[in-house]
Amino acid sequence: MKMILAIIQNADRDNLTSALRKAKFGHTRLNTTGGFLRQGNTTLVIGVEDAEVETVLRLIESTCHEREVLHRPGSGALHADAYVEPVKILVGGATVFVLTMDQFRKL
Ligand code: 2BA
Repeated sequence: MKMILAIIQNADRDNLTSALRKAKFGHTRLNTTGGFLRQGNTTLVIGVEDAEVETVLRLIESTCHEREVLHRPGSGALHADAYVEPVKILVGGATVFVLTMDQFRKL
């Protein structure tokens, strides 16, 4: 079995979780925060059989999209008074980790 950890944008969350539900893939949704932008995103934990990995990856690919967001470098307490030109950052579609699981048990 594999555990898929998918970090996605909040804007894509409902489309992906609907697709997973429709295809009967159990999943858990975590509210997370990206370390670079420090903005909310979503991490999905999805436990699947090895043979199902590609199907889930295709669902992620078809529902999670790239978006440009404006980021002000160095924004934070240290630079609160300084004006810094925002830069465009390309975020997504999805950052995905596929991990081999030793065991999957419901106790
Ligand atoms: P954030 O860390 O907030 O990063 C958001 C976007 O900022 C990234 O999009 C990337 O385009 C850009 N970015 C990140 N670090 C950067 C840097 N040092 N310099 C310039 N630009 C940078 P994505 O690559 O699509 O990542 C989206 C989210 O996925 C990330 O949000 C983070 O939550 C997660 N992520 C990405 N790579 C990861 C990794 N290696 N390990 C764990 N989580 C990761």
